[in-house]
Amino acid sequence: MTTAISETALADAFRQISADVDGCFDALLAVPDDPRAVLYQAMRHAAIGGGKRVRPLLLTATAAMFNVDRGLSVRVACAVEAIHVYSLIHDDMPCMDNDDMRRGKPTVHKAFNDAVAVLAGDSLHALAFEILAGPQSHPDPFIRSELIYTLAEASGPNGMAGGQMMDLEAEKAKFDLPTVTKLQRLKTGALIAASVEMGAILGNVPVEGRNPLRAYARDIGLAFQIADDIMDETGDEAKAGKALHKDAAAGKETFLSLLGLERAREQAFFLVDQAVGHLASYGREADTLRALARYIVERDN
Ligand code: GRG
Repeated sequence: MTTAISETALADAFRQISADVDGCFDALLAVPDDPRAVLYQAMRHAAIGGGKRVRPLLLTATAAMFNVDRGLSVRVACAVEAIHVYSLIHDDMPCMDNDDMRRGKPTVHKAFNDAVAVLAGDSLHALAFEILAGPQSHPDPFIRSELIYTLAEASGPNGMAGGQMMDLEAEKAKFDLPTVTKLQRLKTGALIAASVEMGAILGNVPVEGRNPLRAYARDIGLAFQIADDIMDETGDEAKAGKALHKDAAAGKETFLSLLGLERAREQAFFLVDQAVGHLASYGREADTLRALARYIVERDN
């Protein structure tokens, strides 16, 4: 089975999940009438009204394959997005990537200040686990505990933060292809993999039954990063909503610098075909995941 939903249906799915995630953050981040107001405003600035919402769509589309209630999966997807948004806020700060624009808006430290940006990132990090720990995310405490474990592992030193550390080191050392692959599997791939895994956890898929989904997530995670490297080199800043051409300026080795544009493109498309191949045992219920795999390498932002 190699079908996928149409481009229009995928665009509708993105619109729907974006509205759902915005609604969820809007409810969770009501601005209090006290001196914490600025913190909530900064969290809302970063979390609401922007971003592609790829991770929430991956999570809810995976959960939908196993007939999970959408209210539950959207809430859990917000936890993953909260971690993603926190990482973007901190990554944009002067001590890391020092960026002025994100998602077509000023970055949080530019719109507010560095201290507020640190606290907004920290608070979104904590909010993610507060969401998952609450019974509204799932009535079964064992499922909630597995969700928390999965997201914590994907966010910390064995996941995104570890990948970010390697990325900082990449400015000093010339990394080879296996090292760049490991860096990207951690920095970008871990949270993408967690999104799919958490959809499967919500769907009560036993660990031994998750291998095809894990293999799919691993391949699209790498393809996503190769596409990001290509966009950094050849993309349009207005469409991307952020500064580009930063990798070469920082002297970092990337998939693009190591493979060249043509081979990097071929590798991204090969990974997408392989990812779709891993879904062969599923029927139409996996069509959104198939379409998402194609979107990940064809997107322009
Ligand atoms: C600060 C602990 C810490 C980690 C930062 C995710 C990250 C690690 C840094 C962001 C910078 C970057 C280019 C990371 C690669 C992953 C990536 C392409 C992030 C952007 O994700 P998209 O394209 O962004 O899904 P939107 O805005 O659409 O959600």
